[in-house]
Amino acid sequence: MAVEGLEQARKLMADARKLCVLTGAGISAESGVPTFRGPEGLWRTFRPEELATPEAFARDPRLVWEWYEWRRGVIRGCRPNAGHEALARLALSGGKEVRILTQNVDGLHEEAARAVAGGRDPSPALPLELHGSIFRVRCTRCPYRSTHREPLDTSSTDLLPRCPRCRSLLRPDVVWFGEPLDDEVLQEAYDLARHADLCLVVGTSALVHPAASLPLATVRGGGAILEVNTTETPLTPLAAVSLRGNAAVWLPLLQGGET
Ligand code: BJW
Ligand code: ZN
Repeated sequence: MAVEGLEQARKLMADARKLCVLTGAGISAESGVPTFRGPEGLWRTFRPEELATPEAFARDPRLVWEWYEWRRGVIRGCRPNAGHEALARLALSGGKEVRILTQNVDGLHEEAARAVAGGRDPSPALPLELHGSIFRVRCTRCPYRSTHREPLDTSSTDLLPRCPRCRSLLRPDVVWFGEPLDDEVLQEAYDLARHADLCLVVGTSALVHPAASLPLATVRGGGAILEVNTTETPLTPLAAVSLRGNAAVWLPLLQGGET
């Protein structure tokens, strides 16, 4: 299937003037960042409702911070892979309008954008982060928000990070289950998806909404879906082409066809 699929996929890519790319945890798997679902996913070992909801944080902020601090440590040790780099190259090549929308909170698209851009402006390859960033914190009470990459001491509740303005607890600036996505971010994402003639969907189980609905907006707008994933997803039947396998292998092949 591979070669025929690749030819069709390259044609979709070549014909697209406006490309929206939706990525999920699978694109960072090759970098060593754990995914959520699947045999080795985080949700096999940890219960989302105990760790990734506002109720969980209200109940036991130390436990939630401890889990995030562990993940932050893992991610700090990870580098972007050939998949992130291929997307950054595509977005920076200027051949077409490309926008990356990511559900990932790991910052690896941004790191790839800066590395590929070298001294140039990385902004065309910077992603819209639908679910926030694990390296930002925000206040549980006031609008305070800040970048925070350094390790945190989560050994006791008294030591958890506090807001410099109002002294309330800070929390990871990510979107938990039951929380709305940032309004402006979601509007922009829908606009991009609706007007794209191709939505390239990479490494997402397409189970979590509203992110998983974005490719449907492309289809409703007359565009097509091109999927890259190691397994089938609910979007597979709707995809014009579905490339089965590792994003770190497929994306450089797709991007190579563009130059
Ligand atoms: C590879 C690969 C390789 C592996 N190469 N591929 C409609 C119906 C039912 C429920 C809902 C609905 N609409 C909303 C909901 C509720 C809920 C939801 O969607 N639940 C479903 C699970 C049923 N959604 C929400 O709660 C959202 N909020 C919301 O809707 O608010 C409404 C509201 C409005 C007004 C007031 C109040 C509320 C928020 C969702 C937030 C999700 N948060 C998380 C955690 C983020 C922070 C953190 O990281 O800790 O986001 S959960 C987790 O799932 C994370 C991810 O971004 C997200 C998606 O996961 P992803 O990226 O798809 O990863 P996996 O692991 O699932 O899949 C990896 C894929 O890669 C697999 O397919 C592999 O095959 C593949 N793969 N290696 C290529 N090498
Ligand atoms: Zn505050």
